[in-house]
Amino acid sequence: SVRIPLIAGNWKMNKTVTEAVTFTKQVTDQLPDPSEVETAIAAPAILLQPMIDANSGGRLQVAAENCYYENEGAYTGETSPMALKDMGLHYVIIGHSERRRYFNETDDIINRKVHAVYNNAMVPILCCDETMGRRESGEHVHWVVSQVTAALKGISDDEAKKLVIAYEPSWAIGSGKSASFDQAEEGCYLIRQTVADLYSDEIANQVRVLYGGSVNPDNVKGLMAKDNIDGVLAGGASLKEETFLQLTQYK
Ligand code: G2H
Repeated sequence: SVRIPLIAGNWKMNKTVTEAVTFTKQVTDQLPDPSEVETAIAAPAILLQPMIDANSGGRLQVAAENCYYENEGAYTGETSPMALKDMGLHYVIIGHSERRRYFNETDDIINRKVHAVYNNAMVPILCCDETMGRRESGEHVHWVVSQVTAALKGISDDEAKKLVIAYEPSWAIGSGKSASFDQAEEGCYLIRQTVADLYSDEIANQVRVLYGGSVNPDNVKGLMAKDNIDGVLAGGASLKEETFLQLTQYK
């Protein structure tokens, strides 16, 4: 496939500046060539500039976990997408299930944020989640389709083809219980089909779909072997230098 794999970490609300700088210095020279395997760590906004400064090997894509949908103004405590772009960032995670659940992010807010990221010439890593209840009742298909459709409202073909979408079954997040390789592939396939329905097969073939939820060095290879899984979004396993490097060396 023409899609370059993306191994991404999501640190969530973990690490101090000191810890983030130590991590970055340790991994920066050991990461794969980005033309073969792209690597990214999404970190809290306060850690980003120190990480960029410590990324001497230049192979790590330092990414944001969230941003606001306006560039500037009276929005106390929010992070500007324009400021993220100015730092040199390429990726911003949008719509992680924890943002949806704990910070009441709706489909409409997520859609605005997706626009804001593209308007600042960056690329969203759009997350969509799925709960066990929905899976058991068979409702998960409709749920995943509706999240992707709502998030991409008004997004052009040119923007959509750059997109990264992460499929994260909530029952697999931080639980130590990863989805089976077939369940993960099924979810990622469903997302690609949704993009094909919304845009075209050609665009759907360019979009990278990641699996997220208890990814670790033991299961990464089996996940990456699947046709529709172009990468992973790893939480816990991205926090240690050694396990993150192992993820990036899945081949
Ligand atoms: C899902 C994932 C990272 P973990 O939230 O986005 O976390 O790998 O710890 O399940």
